[in-house]
Amino acid sequence: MSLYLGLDCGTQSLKALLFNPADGSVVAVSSVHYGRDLPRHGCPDGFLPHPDPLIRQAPPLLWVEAMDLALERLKASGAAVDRIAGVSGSGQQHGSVYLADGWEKAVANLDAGKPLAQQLKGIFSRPVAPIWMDGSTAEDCAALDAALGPEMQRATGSPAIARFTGPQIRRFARTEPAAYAATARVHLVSSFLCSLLAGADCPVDTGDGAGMNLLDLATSQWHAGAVAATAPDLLRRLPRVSPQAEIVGKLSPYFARHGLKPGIPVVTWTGDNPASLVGVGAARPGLAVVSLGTSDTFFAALRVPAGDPEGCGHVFGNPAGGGMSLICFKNGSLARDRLRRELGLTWDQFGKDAFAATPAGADGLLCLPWFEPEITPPGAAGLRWSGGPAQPTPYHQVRALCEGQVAALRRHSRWIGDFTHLRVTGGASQCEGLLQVLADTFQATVEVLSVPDSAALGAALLAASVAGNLSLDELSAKATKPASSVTPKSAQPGRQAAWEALAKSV
Ligand code: XUL
Repeated sequence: MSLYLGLDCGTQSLKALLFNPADGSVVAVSSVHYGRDLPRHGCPDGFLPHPDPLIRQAPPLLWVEAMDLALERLKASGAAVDRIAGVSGSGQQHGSVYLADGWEKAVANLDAGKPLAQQLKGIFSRPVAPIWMDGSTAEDCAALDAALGPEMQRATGSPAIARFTGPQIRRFARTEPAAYAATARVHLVSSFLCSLLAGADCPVDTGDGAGMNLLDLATSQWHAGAVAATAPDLLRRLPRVSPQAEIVGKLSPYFARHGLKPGIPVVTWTGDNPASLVGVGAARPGLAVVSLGTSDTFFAALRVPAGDPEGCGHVFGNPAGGGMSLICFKNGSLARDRLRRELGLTWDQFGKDAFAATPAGADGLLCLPWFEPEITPPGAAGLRWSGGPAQPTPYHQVRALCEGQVAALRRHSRWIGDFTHLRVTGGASQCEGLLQVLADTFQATVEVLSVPDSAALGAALLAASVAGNLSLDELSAKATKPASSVTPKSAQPGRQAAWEALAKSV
């Protein structure tokens, strides 16, 4: 019996999931939380605290150590890791890893007797690098927009976006030219970890590569104009692009340390959202996905590639072929957790009691949920309450925050289309109250899957399909069955209109 491994390097944790294609089951999962399990890196929420909310960076060595530990834990759980016949993975999108000359030699010659982090601490030309939450590149986005105009969105699927890798590389080359000059390769989180597994330089896929403002989606090649406008001599620093999931290498002998068979196929990694598209069974057009994670995202496989006319959303490659649309909100679980802590509530009180104790519509209380400077709409900032009872209870506030988050999802996903069914994934998909708000606001059936780790599952499905030569559609049908669903109860179109009017007024 062959098993397949999917890894997911998320914002706050790294997961390893073992999948059995024979019956579509998840055999084992291990997880490493950066804040709790690796506190020496100083990233309690996945990034180094910084007084400027636009600066959000992390040391890539954190993810290296997390991958080592997740694999160690998987083996320690007693899972049949020796049966793994292929591996793939996904990474939080847009984050970049800057590697100095000699890095390839270091990953090609790993010593299975020493931990990865100990051997790789010297390979970075930038030991701390931006993650997707960073918004410090306004100047670079303006310069890229001026250089390329509408061609940027037409060719790459998005206008210049602050968190995207191209603007981030531009800022680095501009502000730290010596460190940029010492950079031999710029990888994404996904292609970097894939390279560690293979012990060699691995390509970027079009799902994650499209989040760089550098990739021409029509040709799956780097866009010459965007590359030239981003940084000097950038092309030789970028990896190859893999137009579709493929075997990109053989597993490095290092991983025998964790019980894996050296030489098994390593399959192209992708971004966490493209992997989730596969992992919830939405890789073919028809279903939309709402991922309630650190970021909240809304995405769907596209029938016809078409960008967001308002320039907030994106078109990425779909790992199953074709394209996918995506809209991303920074104030997802971090905002829910922040309000929960401020109000002194448990997760049960937040997810259940608050919704049982208040009517849909929160007695008129509206919330703009922008604790952190928001991505969608760009520049929105600040938490704001409006209307409602003179003395709203904490439960009113919880409901109004969640309803505000869902109103934002509705408002900014219209360009993606209308759907009768939404599939919900991510940690907050356990919050029943939030699922009802989604069903009511979208007037759609909301389905929750039995496997919550959709990005790791999607990566495992891709590994099984490519390395095991199995049909992705058949694997997906077996592995991504909904466990429960919620149907709409009440429609409140007036409330959506009131929220949109409030959002527009600030
Ligand atoms: C998507 C995005 C986030 C990250 C983190 O564009 O920025 O969803 O992928 O998960």
